[in-house]
Amino acid sequence: FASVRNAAQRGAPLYLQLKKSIEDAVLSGVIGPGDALPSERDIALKADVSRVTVRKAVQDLVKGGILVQRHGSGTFVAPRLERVEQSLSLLTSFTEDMARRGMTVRSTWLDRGIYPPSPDEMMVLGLSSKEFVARVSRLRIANDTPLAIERASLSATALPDPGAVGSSLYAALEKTGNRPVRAVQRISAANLGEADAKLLDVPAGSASLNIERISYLASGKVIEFTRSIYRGDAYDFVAELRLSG
Ligand code: 16G
Repeated sequence: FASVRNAAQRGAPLYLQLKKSIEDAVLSGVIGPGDALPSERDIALKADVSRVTVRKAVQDLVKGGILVQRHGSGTFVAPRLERVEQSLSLLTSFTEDMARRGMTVRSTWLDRGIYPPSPDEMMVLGLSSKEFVARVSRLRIANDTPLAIERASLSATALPDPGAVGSSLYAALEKTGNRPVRAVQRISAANLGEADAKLLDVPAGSASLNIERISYLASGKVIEFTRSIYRGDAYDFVAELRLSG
């Protein structure tokens, strides 16, 4: 990062000039995904600015998701995320999808329990206000990258003990003969709020895909109502289209 002093004399604050020159280095591939950034001291020396200026530029780039900071080991160019290509015509589970790609799956529980149903849940699951809903909410992680927040609601009759769901909801449903055979899925674009962005490890305001899945048993009964938030930078949904008639 050459001295940014000359550019600074032309107006923009030093830290913004430095930020731009680091950004340019990343975009042009001078430093690539996963590479370590030189030390704060080295950058300050080379760019002829104070360490406070370097810190400010780096903090901005970390906030923007271009750099990542790891405690104890330093600052790195954010690794490029492999996008996941997901078919829209198969009724598969997250665990199955990731296992098929050879990725390791992990989930963090956000909530699991039995609750009185919300109006939405009553309508979709066909529950009365006297019945109960089982909620299973998880942050879904593949190869250590958080990919989606999934909030599933089922009738408590179908899932009386949400605490007993292991790593796969569909595997748990399969055991009781309640695995869905058909689903309707709706996908819409959104931007992540603070809390969800934090869980998904991306800057607030990043693009997301909100997915609602309503799935059915062979009998035609609704078994699952799941609202998910998928990272917009991680997923491509693919469907095969045919000429009708
Ligand atoms: C998928 C489904 C979700 C289902 C989950 C079960 C989408 C958008 N969502 O992620 O509705 O509950 O799989 O996964 O595809 P599991 O069996 O691994 O818990």
